[in-house]
Amino acid sequence: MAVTDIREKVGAAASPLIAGGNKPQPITALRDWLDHLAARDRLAVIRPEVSLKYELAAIAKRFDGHKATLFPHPGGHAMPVISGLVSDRQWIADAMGVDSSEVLSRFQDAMLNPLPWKEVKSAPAQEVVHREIDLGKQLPLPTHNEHDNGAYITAGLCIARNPATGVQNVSLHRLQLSGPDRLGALLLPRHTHMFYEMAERSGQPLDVAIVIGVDPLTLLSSQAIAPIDFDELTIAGALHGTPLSVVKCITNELRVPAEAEIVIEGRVLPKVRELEGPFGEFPQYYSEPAKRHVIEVTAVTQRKDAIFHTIVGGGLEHLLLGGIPREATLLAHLRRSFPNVQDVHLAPGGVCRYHLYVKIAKRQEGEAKNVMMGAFAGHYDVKQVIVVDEDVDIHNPTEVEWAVATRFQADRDLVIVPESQGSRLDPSTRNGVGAKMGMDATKPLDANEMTFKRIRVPGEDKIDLNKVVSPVPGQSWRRALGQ
Ligand SMILES: Cc1cc2nc3c(=O)[nH]c(=O)nc-3n(C[C@H](O)[C@H](O)[C@H](O)COP(=O)(O)O)c2cc1C
Ligand SMILES: [Mn+2]
Repeated sequence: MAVTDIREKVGAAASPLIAGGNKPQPITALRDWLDHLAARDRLAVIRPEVSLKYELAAIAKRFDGHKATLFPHPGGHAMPVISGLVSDRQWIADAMGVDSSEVLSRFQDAMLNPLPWKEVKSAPAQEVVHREIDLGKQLPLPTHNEHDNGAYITAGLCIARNPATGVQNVSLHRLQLSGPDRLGALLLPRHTHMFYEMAERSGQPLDVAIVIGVDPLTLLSSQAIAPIDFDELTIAGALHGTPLSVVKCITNELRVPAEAEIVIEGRVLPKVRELEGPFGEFPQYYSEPAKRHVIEVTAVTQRKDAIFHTIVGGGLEHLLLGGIPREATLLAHLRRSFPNVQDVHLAPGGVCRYHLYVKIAKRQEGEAKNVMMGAFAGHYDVKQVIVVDEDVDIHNPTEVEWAVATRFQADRDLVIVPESQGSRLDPSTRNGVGAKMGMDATKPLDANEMTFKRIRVPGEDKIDLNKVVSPVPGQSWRRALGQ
């Protein structure tokens, strides 16, 4: 094995990926992001003949976490498809232009200092206008999981306005192709759903714009856990370091990112519910079919050379987009009561929603249990909390398991809260009612220093493998011994 191979194997990736270690600036445009990924060999261009049904998702999933995928003409469609834009935490750090340890603080900072958008009169997103709508023909809509009820739009930012205040909101909702100009939507009870109920009470539809193909930071902003009337597009502006350009829709009053690839304008119909689902969701299970909201499309606008973005349900892109803004909010929430909380992580094994690892600088016995209760209250999806000391790397599940294995005793360090509110998408709950579990895997403060002293070989971390490995290859070990 060549020394360079050894370096890769041992993860000598502490060395910067970019020559000279110059950090990229925040990414403000999707096409710049594709260039950024391509320059780092993180973009796989796939052969043109791939089918939109399953095959596209199968390929995207095989590259999940390693490379984004670009499908030039899937299913013979003229419009290309991309997937896996942010399937690694480090990529999100790169898009922000910060170190991966600063991702949460950068997101918190953007939420504290939002930047208002600026309106432009003409926009790439409206270069082509379709008023005759046939979504199945106009867009390359893929079908992802085995039992999905057909083709879906999965990476559409849904922009809507509070009917009372006029303030815009951004969220992602899965959208089932239900007819040429009809989409079935899952609106969980948050902001868009609240606006819809207000409109429906007065017999009105709720205008929406579905924005497909935006830069990774705008995508991430859509997942902020923000109060009502906090326009998430202003978080995107803050992350970009420059106000986001928006343009007015052609059939309603909504303002959408001017640089978007595609915008579907429409309205959620009052008093109409139609079958939607099943659909493969982030817990790696199907969400059941049910009568859900319906969007009637009024226009589609796009760039001349638009690129369609799809997020494969349950893939890392789906998990991380939801996970990172939640981590930022949970960390800020915990720090209000516990300033010694150092970091939090929603582990991928807990689908970046259910299992929270918390790192604390412990000051007081019993404190870890209070931290757990704070975390359970921080978001109802949090089902299991493991609290560890500062010397544990919470981004490494093996390290967390080691802390549990050696610092946790179930009779005194376990907290169970029965019959509490959990995630409805967790199939082991009874319709969203389940138990919380907390584990205190911190060392006792009064422990003898040597009892919990982690073993260490002096100098291990300073060894440069390039310098110590002999040029004699392993097969020639006899030669190295002079035999
Ligand atoms: C890929 C992806 C798909 C999502 N699909 C849905 C969905 O179908 N329905 C839904 O209500 N939330 C969905 N979400 C979560 C919401 O977009 C998210 O909670 C958002 O922050 C809600 O915004 P709000 O607080 O402004 O209402 C999805 C999130 C991601 C990352
Ligand atoms: Mn919101």
